[in-house]
Amino acid sequence: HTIQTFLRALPKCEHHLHIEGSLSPDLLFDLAARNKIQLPSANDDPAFASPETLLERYEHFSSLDDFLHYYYIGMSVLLHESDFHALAYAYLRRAHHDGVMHAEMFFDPQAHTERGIDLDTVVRGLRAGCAAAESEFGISTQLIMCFLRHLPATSAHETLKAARAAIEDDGSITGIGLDSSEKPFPPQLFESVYAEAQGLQAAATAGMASNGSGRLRLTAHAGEEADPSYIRQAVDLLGVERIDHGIRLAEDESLLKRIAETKTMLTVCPLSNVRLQCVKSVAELPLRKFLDAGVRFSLNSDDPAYFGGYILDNYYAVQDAFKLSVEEWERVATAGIEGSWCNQARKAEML
Ligand code: ES4
Ligand code: ZN
Repeated sequence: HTIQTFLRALPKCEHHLHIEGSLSPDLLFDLAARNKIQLPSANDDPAFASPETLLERYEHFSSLDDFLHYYYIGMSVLLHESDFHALAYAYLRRAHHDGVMHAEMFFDPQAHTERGIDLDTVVRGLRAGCAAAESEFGISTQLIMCFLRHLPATSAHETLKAARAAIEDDGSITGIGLDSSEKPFPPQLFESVYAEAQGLQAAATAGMASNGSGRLRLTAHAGEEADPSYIRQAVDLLGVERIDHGIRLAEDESLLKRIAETKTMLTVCPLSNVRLQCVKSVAELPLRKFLDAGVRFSLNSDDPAYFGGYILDNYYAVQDAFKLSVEEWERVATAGIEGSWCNQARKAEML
């Protein structure tokens, strides 16, 4: 198994990980009991009979929306700063074990503020978990705040306003993203939100996780279930420098060329795409086409507790399907480091 040893040792960066999607059924049931959160009864949904039946249900998602139903119920057990701290720390310990050197973590502030949890509680808890993992494992971390596209843009504007101090003063939020139900919520609905975000300065913090650019970084989920027009809109109307998923880019040759030329990185999540039935198998992903066209991509776990694997499992699945050469793997690793949102000094340590 020299290839597995090689893949574990490869300097990996994770760019597409929803921290709420790292909540395992065991921890979910644990926290529900401790925080006195009523989960759906087994009568309403037999999947909630036990952690085991819930995990089994996760093997049969029919779509992104089918998954999101469970994802939002799951995160309802997160109440306290200590819950967010524990979640971030546990994920980073696991990521470190998989050979991740730098992790950029998405979180969904509106999914918490909508149920009465303060943004500060969420951010302080996540940052504390990140700080503990940075000092214990030498991993570097950043937080990316995602807007829920099924909510109106006004709600995203309010969230951006509430996060202003975390972005501009203490630098605890590096970038913004756009997630949740993709269709029928095209990127253009959030043009004004991204325009406002572009005007924000990101605080220059002293730590390893400091943002390399001094600006708030921009990304968006696009082309996961929806057609390439969503990717085009994200680039042209939102001004993103990265596309999350982006697998349907392969259907638009002219856009594919542009994405390659501008070095816009796709954050691809192979096991997620299979579990959500975006593709029938990992082999069906257009990774060979991306490599040949010079489209940069990283490989990521998305929601590892729901999709049956962490980042290294995603690397193994790609190797099984595509048999990449050592040179190609090194190209993937280098693209991931260069496409990261940490500063140049940290990138140099990883290269
Ligand atoms: C997500 Cl896979 C995926 N797509 C869109 N939004 C999400 N939130 C969490 N996982
Ligand atoms: Zn995602």
